[in-house]
Amino acid sequence: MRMRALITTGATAAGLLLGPAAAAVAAPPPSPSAARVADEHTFDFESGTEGWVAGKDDRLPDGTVTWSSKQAKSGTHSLEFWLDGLQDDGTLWVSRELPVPPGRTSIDVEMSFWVWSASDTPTISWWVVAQAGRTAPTQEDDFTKLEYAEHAGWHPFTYRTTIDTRGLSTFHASFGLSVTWEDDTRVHNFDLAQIKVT
Ligand SMILES: [Ca+2]
Repeated sequence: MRMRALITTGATAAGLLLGPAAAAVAAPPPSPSAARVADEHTFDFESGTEGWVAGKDDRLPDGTVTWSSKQAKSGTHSLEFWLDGLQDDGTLWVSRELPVPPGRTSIDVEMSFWVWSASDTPTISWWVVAQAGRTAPTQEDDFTKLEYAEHAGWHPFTYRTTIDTRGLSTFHASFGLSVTWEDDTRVHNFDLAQIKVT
């Protein structure tokens, strides 16, 4: 397995832990449902890879993820995925650990992000995939296929799941591309990833 220029640097976490808004005067006590604190993490890749690390399965001959200024949904930078699709198979992704809110035995995760494509060719498109769970993914089968990637320009994608977090202080979140049509090489960019934990 060979990976070129795989992301290993720039692990600056830019996730924003959004606390509750400033309390209003004489605010009522929180209800039991409101006591479920939500964490929201946003990554716009303006300061580097922001802690996301690339991975691929053995079915993909070659693939890279690089910090790029060629395309951007937010700001001036994004993550550029380059894949060799000649074997008509394989998955390339980025993954990151995020904290489990203290005391929680289960969490609902909603992960959204934007993907850039040069063309709109759904019939021969590869797939956008995502995963969140107790362990990091290692192969295509660990992911959920969301939708085809080949929407011209930027297109939003959303993934939702529930994780049993008993015994965990962190969980893993991942997103990427899976080759499902034989082609030479393709480039897609990912930007503005937002992960809500409730
Ligand atoms: Ca950006």
